[in-house]
Amino acid sequence: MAIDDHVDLEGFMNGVKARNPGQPEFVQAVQEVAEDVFDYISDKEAYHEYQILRRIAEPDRVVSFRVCWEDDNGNTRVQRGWRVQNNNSIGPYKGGLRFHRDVTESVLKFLAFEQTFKNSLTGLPMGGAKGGANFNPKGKSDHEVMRFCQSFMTELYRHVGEDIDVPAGDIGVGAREIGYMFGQYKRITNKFVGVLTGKGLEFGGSLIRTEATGYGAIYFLQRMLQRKDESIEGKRCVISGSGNVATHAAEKVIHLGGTVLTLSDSGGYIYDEDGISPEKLAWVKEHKTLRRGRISDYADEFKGSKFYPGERPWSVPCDLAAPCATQNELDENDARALVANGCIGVAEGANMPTTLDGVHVFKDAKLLYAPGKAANAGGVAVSGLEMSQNSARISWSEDELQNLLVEIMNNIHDRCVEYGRTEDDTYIDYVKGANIAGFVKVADAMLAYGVV
Ligand code: NDP
Ligand code: 2IT
Repeated sequence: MAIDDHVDLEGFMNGVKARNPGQPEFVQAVQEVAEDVFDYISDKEAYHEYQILRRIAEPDRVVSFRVCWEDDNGNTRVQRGWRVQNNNSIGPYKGGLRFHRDVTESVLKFLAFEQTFKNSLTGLPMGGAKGGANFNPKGKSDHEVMRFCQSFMTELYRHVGEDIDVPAGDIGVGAREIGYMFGQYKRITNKFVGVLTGKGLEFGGSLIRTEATGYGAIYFLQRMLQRKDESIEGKRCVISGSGNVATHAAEKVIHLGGTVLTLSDSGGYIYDEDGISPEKLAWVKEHKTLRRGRISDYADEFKGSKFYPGERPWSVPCDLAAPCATQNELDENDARALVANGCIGVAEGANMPTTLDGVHVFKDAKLLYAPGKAANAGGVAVSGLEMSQNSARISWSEDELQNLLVEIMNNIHDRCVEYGRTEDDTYIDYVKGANIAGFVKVADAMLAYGVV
């Protein structure tokens, strides 16, 4: 029997809390995984002896750095940037960059931890990382964003590389920011390599990367429903967010014959009782990405819809829900409201959008509930395919990539079923399935390496 705080879940979590003071999001993410993994490893001594979970919950390294830039008025501005490299046991570090006012080390550590399990679930050789900065892109000019991205990469470049760590987008980081950062990396290193994913198609980007996270989440939802002889057709779906993931999740729900009733941003949500048509969705995409506008403008543009300031959409009666905005945007009461209103399936496009108490409500109600690390893995999976295309210096066709995305999402689903089946086979605990299936591959690689 090994020493240390693996003795029971409570002792382990007390250690995590003590070592990570003031980092509630990170502690929450570890707790959610530990609840399942502890049970699973109870009779597997090697995982204890080599302190595997304890080691996965301690990032390989956290790099933090100053990012100075000049705004359009000539003022010097100072931000903090980070890259959290959580674990590279099964492949180079991989994960997005987030630019948002509220980014902290805790948020990036939780995201890098989650990414480790998610990337393992894809079946592709990618370790887990996340990075970003407490930079608020709202209201900034293109030139300000460019200068910030260049300054950010001027430090980040020494920590990343096509075989070391490959960042991508996340909240506040899309095609524009990736372009600026790739340009700066190329300029500093004089190398044209796949150091970032989510690139423009002209310089090594992959088809369907933009759509992959949202589409993938809905493919996962569809697969869960199919197991129950249900489908998305004719179902009402409530979606939060109005960025990359939310709009592509909405697009796929509409393709599959469902009705999307809501979208949101940090200002509130819009409810369109007629359903958001493809034309209205095209307007949202353009409004949010090109004009960088607010979702509240939807209610002025489309009669019959209503904007609810400062509120989240979970009280709207629906059959399906897809939280696609940010962490902890759906709490215990929201989860209860969804269950009470007859919602049968939830697929998380965002990372950890449901609080731990909310997760327990979904599990107790035996909802079809897909956690983010499984349901939103389509984005990083296509990033992995972008890395392969870059290494081979080729580009695959849209059809090939669409088929691979569906296949990968179905495989993730089926692995969650394998590890998440209850003993009496009456319920699939997709949270447990994702946690254990994601853990096993990383853990076994770590065992092979010994104590490093
Ligand atoms: P975007 O920046 O494109 O969109 C983010 C959306 O979420 C916006 O509508 C934004 O509203 C809203 N949002 C952000 N913060 C908050 C907040 N504190 N409260 C309410 N709404 C908020 O990001 P993505 O669509 O890429 O990311 C959304 C989620 O999906 C994140 O959790 C991300 O980690 C996750 N994800 C993204 C992947 C990707 O490939 N892009 C892959 C896997 C997961 P506002 O404009 O007001 O800020
Ligand atoms: O959370 C995520 O999986 C992402 N933001 C995408 C990461 C990636 O490397 O494509």
